[in-house]
Formats: sequence, C-alpha cells, structure tokens
Amino acid sequence: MSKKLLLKDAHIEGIRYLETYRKQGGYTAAEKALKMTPDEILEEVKASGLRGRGGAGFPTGMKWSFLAKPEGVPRHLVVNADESEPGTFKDRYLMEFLPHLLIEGMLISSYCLGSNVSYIYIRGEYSWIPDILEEAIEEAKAAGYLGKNILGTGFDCEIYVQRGGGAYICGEETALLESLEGKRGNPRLKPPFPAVKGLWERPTVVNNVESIAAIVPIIDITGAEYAKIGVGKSTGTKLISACGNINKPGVYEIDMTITVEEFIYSDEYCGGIPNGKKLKACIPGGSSVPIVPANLLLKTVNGEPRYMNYESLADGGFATGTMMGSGGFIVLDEDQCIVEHTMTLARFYHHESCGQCTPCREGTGWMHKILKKIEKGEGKMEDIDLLWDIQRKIEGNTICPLGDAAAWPVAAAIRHFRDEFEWHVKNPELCQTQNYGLAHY
Ligand code: L3W
Ligand code: SF4
Repeated sequence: MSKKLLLKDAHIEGIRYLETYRKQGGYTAAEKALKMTPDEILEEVKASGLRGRGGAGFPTGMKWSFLAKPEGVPRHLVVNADESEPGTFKDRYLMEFLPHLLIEGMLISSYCLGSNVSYIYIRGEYSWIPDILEEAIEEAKAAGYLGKNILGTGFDCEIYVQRGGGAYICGEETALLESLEGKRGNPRLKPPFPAVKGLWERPTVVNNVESIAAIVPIIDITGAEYAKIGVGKSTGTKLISACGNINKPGVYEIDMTITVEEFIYSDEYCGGIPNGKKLKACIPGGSSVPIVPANLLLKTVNGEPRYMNYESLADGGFATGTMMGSGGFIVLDEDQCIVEHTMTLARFYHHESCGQCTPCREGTGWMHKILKKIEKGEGKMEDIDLLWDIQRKIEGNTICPLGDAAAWPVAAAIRHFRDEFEWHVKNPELCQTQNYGLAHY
C-alpha cells in the first residue's frame, strides 16, 4: 500500500474546516516553518527532490532558487489551479476537501519566497470551489495564520482567489499571469521566466496546487525523509486522477514505486477494466502526453515492468515511452477507436489555441479537419502522411507548449496505431455503420 502524505486525512468528516484540520495536526508545519529562516526552508524543499506536479516535473527547489530578489521590488507566489488538462482532476479534489492544506502550503511557501500577496488562480468551471477556499482563508485569517504579523513573526501575507474565464491556455503560466493582470490570456515568450519577470513584471513563482500542498509534509517530516519515499528522481507521493475504462475512477495517492499493471488492475487503485475487456492503450499524464499501447505500457524497452514514475513512463523516449505529466491517467479498452479519440483531442486543442502562432493556430485546425475526414471514412492514405507532416511542423515551433501538446497525441496515435487509421481509409462503409475500434481489433 502506498504511503499517504496529502490525502491521509481526506476521509475525515469536516476536514475542510479549520477546527478539524487543526485537530489532525494542521498548521503545525507552518508553525515549525515560521521559526526557520527562508533559506532553511528552501534547503528542505531542495533536499526533498519535489518536482512540479502540474505537468513539466521541474524541480521546485531549483525554481524557487531562481527567484530574483531586487531590493524594494515585491515578489509573488501564484498557485496555478487552472486545472483544465483533459483527464486531470486531482487539484479539484485537494481544494474541495483539503483547502487548509493548500493554504498552509501557501503560507510556508510565501514566507520562504518573501511574498506578502499571493494568489490562487482557479479555472472558471470550478465554480463552487472559490467559496470553499475563501471560507478557509477567512478562518485562517481569524486564527492568525494569514494577515498582518502572522503568529507574532512580523511576516504579513494575504491570499486572494481569482477565477479564470474558462480558457485552457490560462493554465500555461505566462498566460495565467496575463489573465491575472486583467488582460487576454496570451502566453508570453520565455525567457524571461516568471521567476525574473512575472506578475506585473515582478519576480513570481508559479506552482501547481499539488506542489504547494506537498510543502506541508516536506516541512513536517523533513526534505530528507520525503526524498526517501519513491524512487530515484521521482521522490515523495503523486496524486493520480484515474478515468476511462476502469472499475474505480477517482483520485489516488501513490508513492511512485508501483507498476502500471498494479495501478490498473489492483483493487486498491483502478480495480481492473469493466466486463473483462482487454487493455488497448493508456494516456498516463493528461491528454497532452503520448498515448502508449498496452504491450509497451506494461513493459519498458528493456523488458522491465513499467512503473508509475517520471523515469519509467518516459523510458525509450517518445518512440516507446510517454510522460508522467499531470497524472491524468486515461485508460482505453479494446472497444475504443483510436482515430475517434485522437480526433476528439485535436478538436479540443484547436478550440483552445490562443491563435498567436501560425503553426498552432492553423495546424491544429488542419489536424482536426483531416482526422474528422478519416474518422468518417472519407479519408485517403495520403491524409495519414499529411497528418504526420503537420504535427511535425507544429512541434517545437510555437511560443508555448500547447503546440507540442496538440502534436504529440497525433504523432503517438499514428506511430502506434497506424493500421487503425488505414483500416478507416480501407473500410469507409463500416466507419458509418459500426464500432470500428471493435471491428478492427
Ligand atoms: C527559471 C529557468 N524558471 C524552467 C520554470 C518555468 C515553469 C517550469 C517548467 O508546461 C507542461 C506542458 C503541458 N529559469 C527555467 C524556469 N523554468 N526553466 O519551470 O517549465 P516548462 O516550460 O518545462 O513547462 P510549463 O510551461 O510549465 C507544463 C504539460 O505540462 N502537461 C500538463 C498540462 C495541464 C495541467 C493542468 O491541467 N493542471 O498542468 C501535461 O503533460 O503540456 O508541457 O514554471 O517557468 N531557466
Ligand atoms: Fe497560442 Fe498555440 Fe502559440 Fe501557445 S502555441 S501561444 S496556444 S497559438
């Protein structure tokens, strides 16, 4: 059984409220942290090996150490709660059930980074959660954990919640900052990174909800102890939101030492695939990461079992591997049509493209149109090569990662399931009359 650090108290009734949260030891990590120096906290975060839980897996301690500290310029912590990646819903769970864990993590992080005004930018569709967060912020303030002179330390900190307007692109950190400044959420060119020029051109750390929540157990048990959980550079625990063709969809906390097979089939996690169907493929890190067929999902290129961690999932590079991403784990059984699935994703990325760069704005639209044609049985063999060509021209040629995120699912689908695309071209009449995914496999 995986060790639980974030969700250990999630089942306790009333844990959303300060009184219950404190009864379970809540805010003792913050009290401990406020007696440490900011540099001591930073050393603990570095020692923990924590990697950003939003998708990129960038080392959190390193990101914090990049924060510029010019004299007299305010700095900010911004929590990215714009959780919009298809298949990803772990941050929603944390904020809905454990709002004080996030606020405690923000208090410690804000103190370490020197942010007196910190923000939570939350996706507009999570319409009921800002009220939960704001209630928790008020409780924390009344208890002296936020506001002026927190616990008599002289440190001041306010937290504000800002709702997004429903654009996926505002989860990209610089688009988020633009939106937070009241502008259209267009991504900025990087560098400069937010750590140098972020919110209102001030040094800013943008971190995912889960990353900031993880600061609480890191301070609680120490960075060194946190680093002992997991394996290699995949330290600590990771929240996985599991969905698709599984018996037990939900949010699970894993310690990154379990295999993919165990995660899908064990009763502790997904509980297997309904109706005894066979596993066809899986997208383990949210819709932006490459899809992997079952044979490569259960074993790596070395014939080893594949583990639920950053390194093992990526084993073999994009040819055979994928990414941990945001931990949005989507399972597809043998009845699912890969062409239809890829077309649905292409439609999503085209709709969500901000339109600033030509390869993304035009390319996502072309990919969607071609996939729609193939899916309906109206495509030609050359369309598959054209699709391949378009995705290659998008990848690496755009301002922000949305371009890559649109290209990778198409590339991986063609690489691993080309015969399924060809089947659609060769069987136009069957495409319109039956479940071609099932007919083909
Ligand atoms: C200072 C440097 N800071 C890097 C910082 C950078 C950022 C972080 C990671 O995209 C991915 C995307 C999605 N000085 C720095 C530096 N940084 N070098 O490190 O940066 P980066 O560019 O590798 O990634 P990103 O722009 O944060 C995130 C993928 O995650 N994804 C998840 C998407 C969806 C969600 C969601 O719904 N919650 O996260 C899934 O795979 O496609 O590739 O902070 O500033 N020299
Ligand atoms: Fe906008 Fe797409 Fe360019 Fe990102 S890659 S800046 S979403 S057009």
